[in-house]
Amino acid sequence: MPEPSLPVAAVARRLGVAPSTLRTWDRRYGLGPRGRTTGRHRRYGPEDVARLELMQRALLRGASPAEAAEYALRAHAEPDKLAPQPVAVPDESTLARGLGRAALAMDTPGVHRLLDEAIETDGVIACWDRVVRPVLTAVAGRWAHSGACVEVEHLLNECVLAAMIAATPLLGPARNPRPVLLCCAPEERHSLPLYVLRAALARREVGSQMLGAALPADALAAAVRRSAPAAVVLWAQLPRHGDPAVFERVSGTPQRVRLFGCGPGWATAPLPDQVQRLDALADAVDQIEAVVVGART
Ligand code: B12
Repeated sequence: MPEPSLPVAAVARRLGVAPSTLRTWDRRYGLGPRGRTTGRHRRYGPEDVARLELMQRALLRGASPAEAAEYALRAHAEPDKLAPQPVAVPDESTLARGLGRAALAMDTPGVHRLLDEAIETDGVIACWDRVVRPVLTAVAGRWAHSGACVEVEHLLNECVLAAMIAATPLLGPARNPRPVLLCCAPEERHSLPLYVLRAALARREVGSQMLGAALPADALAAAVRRSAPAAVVLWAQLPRHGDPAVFERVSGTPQRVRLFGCGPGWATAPLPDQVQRLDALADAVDQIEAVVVGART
């Protein structure tokens, strides 16, 4: 009985790549269907598909196409020899490359795996700065130029959000007696950086309360009255959401509260004197910790 075989379009769908990518891999790396002898249409047998899956797995781990192809060809020929160490240990930039590929392939488990690996290896701050941010920016760039990849951006957001929440330890007693309140400016929906900040603070046992996206100013003022926070951090991504007047709503409480404006949305209008701007995650974590607990020794 002849082996079952698949046309290029079906294999492309299965792997989440374009048919033209498969043709390129065939031409450049010899990863095409080996059994085809007659006819115009290529058909991939199970062995051919298995080699391509090895190639894709290596790509998702951050290997370059040439490295991944070499691995796929060798691992397929000598499975025992190569099984324990499939690809070179990825450095930061290859992790970012792998994340970009996994996101573009809409490979949710792959995205989660890479995010967890990056957090475990380098911590929350480095994962965000060196792995996630470059990929988010690249994906958003595609959207800005062609209107494409919105679904990829959303998938990546959700995975990053989940990874950051999972990386946020639940604190018993925090080191700071009064919490840090984290909130987006009214109408601002870009909340992701605040989840990263919360995870990084919690990993230093600094407790915070997350109010998330687009909280109306009245609700923010009520939260400040009820929680008596030591610090309030407001994120504005878009300049149209960065109205400094919102800070007036949270100052003038009986207890002294430190105010921080984070995100590019605050760059256009001058902030009130009592508000400190923070521009980078690592610095923000240090400064907030110093204010609510005391400087690290
Ligand atoms: C994720 C995302 C979304 C998600 C947000 C989900 C969420 N829960 O956060 C969703 C899908 C909701 C969204 C919606 C929109 N988005 Co949007 N989005 C993004 C994206 C890809 C990442 C945002 C982000 O997290 N930025 C933080 C990091 C990744 O950005 P960065 O520049 O590297 O960070 C710098 C600083 O902010 C700082 N920093 C980074 N992290 C931290 C952390 C701390 C604590 C500190 C202090 C500093 C700091 O360091 C960096 C160097 O300066 C950006 C593209 C981008 N690169 O920013 C677009 C982007 C911000 N979005 C954009 C737009 C236009 C929109 C929408 C208007 C689209 C629409 N038509 O609906 C809406 C607006 C919604 C709203 N009302 O707010 C534009 C804004 C253009 C502009 N300047 O006006 C961008 C830039 C995309 C683009 N290239 O055009 N978006």
